[in-house]
Order: sequence, then C-alpha cells, then structure tokens
Amino acid sequence: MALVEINFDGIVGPSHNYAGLSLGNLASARNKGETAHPRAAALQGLAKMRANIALGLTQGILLPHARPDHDWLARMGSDHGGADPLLRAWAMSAAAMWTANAATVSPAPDTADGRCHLTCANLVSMPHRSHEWPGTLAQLRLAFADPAHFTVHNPVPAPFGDEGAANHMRLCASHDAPSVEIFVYGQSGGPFPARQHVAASRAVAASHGLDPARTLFVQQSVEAIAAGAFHNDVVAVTNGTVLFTHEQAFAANNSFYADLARLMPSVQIVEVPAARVSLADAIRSYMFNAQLVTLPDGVSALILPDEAREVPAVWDWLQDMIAGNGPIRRLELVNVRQSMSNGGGPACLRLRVVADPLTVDPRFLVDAERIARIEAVVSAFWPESIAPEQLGDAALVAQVEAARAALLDALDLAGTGL
Ligand code: SUG
Repeated sequence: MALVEINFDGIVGPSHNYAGLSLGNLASARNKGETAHPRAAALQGLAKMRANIALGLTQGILLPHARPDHDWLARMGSDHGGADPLLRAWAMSAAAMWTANAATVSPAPDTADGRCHLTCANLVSMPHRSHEWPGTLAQLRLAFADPAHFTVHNPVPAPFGDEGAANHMRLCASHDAPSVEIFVYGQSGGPFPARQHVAASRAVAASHGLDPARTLFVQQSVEAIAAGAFHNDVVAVTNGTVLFTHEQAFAANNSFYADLARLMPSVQIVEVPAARVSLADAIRSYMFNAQLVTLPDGVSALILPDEAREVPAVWDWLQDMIAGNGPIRRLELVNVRQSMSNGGGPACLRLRVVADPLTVDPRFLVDAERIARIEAVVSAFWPESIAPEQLGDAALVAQVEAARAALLDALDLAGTGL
C-alpha cells in the first residue's frame, strides 16, 4: 500500500481537568479552577475521529497515560496522598491527549535511510508535561516497532525544550516525494516562555538524517508568543503544497516565504492579514489549529473548532476564502470544547504520521467499530466531572486508574507494559 497520512489522536484521559498549569496558554489560564468533564471531553474527541473516518481519512490513536504518575511522584520525593496541590495536579495531568506534542515525525521519503523517524518530545518547559515522555516513548516503540520502516528516537536532552510536531511543518507535492521540513522555534522576549528551542530542533533534524538543503529553521515571532501562540500550530498549519498562516506568525515572513518559493516553487501560501484577523482573534478562535487535510477526492479541507464560527472577523475571512479561488475548498466544524478550554484544538489532538498503515501495530489504528468499543468504555468508566480540588481524592484516583485499565483491556493492550 502507498504511504498515507495517518492522524493519531490522543484519547482524552479520565483525569482531564482545569488546573491552569500552562503559562502562556491563555485558555488554560482563563479556565483555571473550572470543573472539567472528562467523559464528555473523551466523547468529543472520539466524535472528531469518527467524523474524520467518515471523510475518508485514516485514523490512529494514542492512549491516556497512567495517572497519577506514581513513578514521577516518587522521584519527586512524594506520593499522591502526601503531595501538595500543585505537585498533585502536575502528576494527574491528562495533557498527553495533545499528541501534536508527542513527537516530531519525518516520513521515509525525507530521511537518509528511507525509514520514518520519530523523536519523542521532551516537553521540559512545563512541569506537568515534563514527565509525559516515558509514557509516550513506550507507546511509540510499540506502535512503530517495525525496524524496517521506523526508527523511534529518545527525547533530546534537557534543557533544550522540544514540543514535537506542534512546531514542525512539512510541504510536499505528494506523500511519496521528499518534502521541505520546517522547524519553528521560539526565542524568549515577551511575557511568556518560548517552549521550542532551536538547539532541540536542530538535534531532531540531524538525528532524522534530513537533507540540510531541504530543511528550514524559522523563528516564531515574539508578538505571536506574547499573544498566546505557545506553539506554532496555533498560528500556522501546512498540508501538501499549502501553508495556511497568520501574517504575524513568524519573525521574518518575507525571507521565510522566499526560501519556500526557492525550495518548492509550487508552494501556495494563504496568509491571513492582521488587518482582517488580529492575532488575538486568531488565537481566541484557533482558526489555524485546524486539521488541513486532503480528502480522497483531492479536495483540501480545513477541520476547524466550532469556536471559529463564533469570532465574526474569523468566520467572515473564512467565508471569503472559500468563496474565492484559493487552494482550501471546504470547511468542517468539530466540537472539541472541553479540550479547547485547555488550549487544545483539533490539530493539537492529533499526531500526523505518513506511513503504510500495514506497517503500524493495528492496535493503534481505529475504524468505526473500534471507536464504538472505546466509546463504550469511556461511557462506563470515565468520571463525569472533576473539579481541581478533587484531584487529591483517593476515590477519584481509583476511578481514573480503573478507567485506563478497562481501556487497555478493550484495545488488547493489557500486559504490554503501557
Ligand atoms: O501544552 N495545555 C496544553 C495544550 C497543548 C496544545 N497543543 C498544541 N498546540 N499542539 C499545553 O499548554 C493545559 C493543562 C492545564 O492547564 O491543566 C495544557 O497543558
């Protein structure tokens, strides 16, 4: 079978909550202290996967991590019962659902050895995400275990922050052709941390064996980070030969666009001017945190959060875009409000891997029937609601652990060490 894009969505974990842990992520700060609804959150994510399958896309999953993270708490000199509320919230975080931060992926046509390379992200910038990588790495090693087709790398060492595919884009004429890979990094300067370090991006590109002549390192604008674009995928997304971006996403867009035109003359840049959509509106609506996909009939579609329709300047611009002659022809709206309230849109929830599905462990691929199986587990086991002050409850911990165990069982992944 030919190489196809597989979207691996994170299943929203049973400990999903709003503890306000991510400095620089405006939605996370805004919703701090709210009551979260893990069951509804997971069902929303599964409905998005279902809708994407119905569109003809190939769908994969990654699993919630074991929470609380007892191993990590022990290394922090604590256990869950004895931890202070902040340490407890870090240990209970369900943030692994945002699999755009799981790894950076370079498909086989881009790499020197012709294998698909994945580097697990270290996520060292945020305490609650800094202990995700062992759980992610274990899943990647299982899902992409075939050494003839995949190489899975350990994370880049600290202190060089790496947040994975959320700061990485590809432009290519077809999935079988080498692409231009674009690594977007930040530099501090504004009120918020820059979470992607250029040294980490360079390390990933080198270990993937990318051709330096087809690899770009591009700086995110300080204004974008200051406005709440804690990852580049909040202000830009690529697919095929299309770059869909806000005018203020990059520190030097003119030289970046010139490099792209030189490396890929067929590139189509859809730039949204700040005069039509402010950075604030772009980030409020998450119009760029969309899945830009090619449907089986070749049409390019943007899978957007419902919130994009609620910001008039954004919706007007999108309507004008569709009415025009541009490369993006279709808009699809999805409800992922529970995730959005923590700053995670449709694109945050998925990791793109270009591969032959037959080379992937089938337990990480889903069709409508397997989605239904997961929905049944979620409906039966996921907590209906969690308020941050409940994160210390022993009964909640027991429910969260039982819920994950039931999911592993249903997916034939019990006993794999995950
Ligand atoms: O890392 N939110 C995540 C959202 C990640 C979005 N991913 C991409 N843009 N690809 C983050 O900031 C909030 C958790 C909390 O506050 O409890 C959080 O971690």
